[in-house]
Amino acid sequence: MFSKILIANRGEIAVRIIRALDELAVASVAVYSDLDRDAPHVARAGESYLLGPAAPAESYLNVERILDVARRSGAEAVHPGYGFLAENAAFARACDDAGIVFIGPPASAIDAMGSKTRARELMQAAGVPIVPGTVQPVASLQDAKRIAADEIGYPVAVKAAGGGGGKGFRVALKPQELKDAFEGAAREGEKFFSDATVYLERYLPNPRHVEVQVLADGHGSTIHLGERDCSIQRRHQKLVEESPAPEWIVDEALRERIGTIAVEAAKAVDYRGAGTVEGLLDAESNDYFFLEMNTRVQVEHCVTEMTTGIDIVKEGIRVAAGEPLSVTQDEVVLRGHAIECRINAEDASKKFAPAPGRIGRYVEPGGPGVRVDSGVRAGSEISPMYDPMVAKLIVWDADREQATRRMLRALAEYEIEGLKTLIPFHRALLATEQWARGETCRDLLEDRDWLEALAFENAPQQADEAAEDGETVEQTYTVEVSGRRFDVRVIGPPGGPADANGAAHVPKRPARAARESKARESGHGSDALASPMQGSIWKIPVTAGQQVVEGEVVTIIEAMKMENEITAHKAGVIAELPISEGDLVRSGDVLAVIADA
Ligand code: MV4
Repeated sequence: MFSKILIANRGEIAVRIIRALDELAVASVAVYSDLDRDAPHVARAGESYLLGPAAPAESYLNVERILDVARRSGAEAVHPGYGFLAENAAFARACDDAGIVFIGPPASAIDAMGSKTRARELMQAAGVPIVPGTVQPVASLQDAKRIAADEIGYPVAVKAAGGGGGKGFRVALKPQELKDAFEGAAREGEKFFSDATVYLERYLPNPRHVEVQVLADGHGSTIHLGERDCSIQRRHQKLVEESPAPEWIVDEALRERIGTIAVEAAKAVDYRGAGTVEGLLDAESNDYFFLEMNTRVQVEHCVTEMTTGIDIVKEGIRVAAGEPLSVTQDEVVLRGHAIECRINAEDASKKFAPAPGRIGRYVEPGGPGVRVDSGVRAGSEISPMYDPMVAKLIVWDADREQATRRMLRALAEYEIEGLKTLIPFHRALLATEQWARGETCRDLLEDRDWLEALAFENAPQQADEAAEDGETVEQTYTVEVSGRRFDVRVIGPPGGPADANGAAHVPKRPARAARESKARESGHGSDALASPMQGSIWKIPVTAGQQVVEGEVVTIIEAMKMENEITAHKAGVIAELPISEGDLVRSGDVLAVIADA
């Protein structure tokens, strides 16, 4: 076993890996950016090193600095977690070249699975069922039209070869839609992966996302730990995952079949460590198709840990150290049911808009069968620079129905003040009939009325801000009358009883007036369209001098992995447009000045 390992990541997964290292009696080395100086993963590690500025390219994606820290600290191996450098074959090779063990599969396996067309070709050759379609890139729209019409049929999915996780994925329901789908997928492939090549698949109308956890060692053993059902996702972001899939969806025979498919897929690329084979299940026909393989530990690995009792992170580290897996396939037994809810700093009622901010009071749930993997604590700042996921709430119970009740209980216990999170969304979703019936809930996740009903009351808004807006806030405080406690809810202007009662104060942000004063200083008053968030300008679909109507998209800001459309607050002419694509903007910065037409 190694004596010291560097964790090239942040947040909850860095803490998760440090916990595994503590239990293995391996020393841990954390790295951090300027923004993460006070982050829990930094405090939690044996030693910690600054990488550089907040921008990932200068910190968590900076290969040179990370390898330099590995050398300085004497770490023998690097654990990449997920995201950042986890599926970067060049990083895996750079580690090899530096004599540092990359905890993950060989770079060749990352490469093979990184190209979705290459992966499809390899899987087909290995006898693994793939979604019907092309295994070669489709060179032109003309070719795509011919192949879609003659070989695949409509509807057809167009996917970027460099893609994965839904990036660069478009659907053409009929031939007239193919041009837009083809060009859209190619454009997104170019933007995100510098690769505009696309391929085609038959579009399955309402499949389930069912994935299989695999583990492989260097001693000839490749096993699976059963499936996870991750069908509840929005814009390709998974929101809720469970293991096993509902029993009326995947029975023992199907589990055996998809488990074997996943093991064959892993063997075909000489896999090592922990990985996940993602697939689509047509619940009508029970057809299962390989979609892609994630060559790393996944966010949702925890639900499998709960039902198998196997520590997936530790197994990956053991394998990297040359040890055999600690379990054989026969010893893998699934027990009960586990559910994970991703606790993101997002507002579900506003199309899941990112909601960065500072956490005030923070109390995690506990009790039987509850696990919280988090990378935050009271006072933590959730920055738009990084992923909006602040924690994962995982529960286990004897069956799906009881696990659902336990999750609802734990969600009710979870207190996160000062920040809008998906907790209300999860409480509403897990209480629906659709969830109870094990449906994929795709309609519900796009249902505007249902989502808008989840709007936050004023609670997460800060008192000083509400005061300026002339709004009311909801505050709870406790009184004791004749020895009996009562919780009292007061809805009214801020200040008042909760303050007098000494309720927790949330660290204050600069008042909205101050933040927006910049917009006013520009001298344009209400003509100025101020940025509601910090992020980078992705697109500017308008030009100076152009006439716009109220609600027209003026710019798209990329923040927290989301594209946020910023629309004109009034009709008029774009008098000033002081932004360019790629610019970093802060909340309150002027995006455009719209003069009366
Ligand atoms: C598909 C599909 C239908 N047909 N591919 C790809 C990435 C993953 N996030 C979802 N992906 C899909 N790929 C073909 N050929 C439908 C989806 C899909 C989906 C699948 C299962 C459960 C929920 C889903 C939500 C959106 C898209």
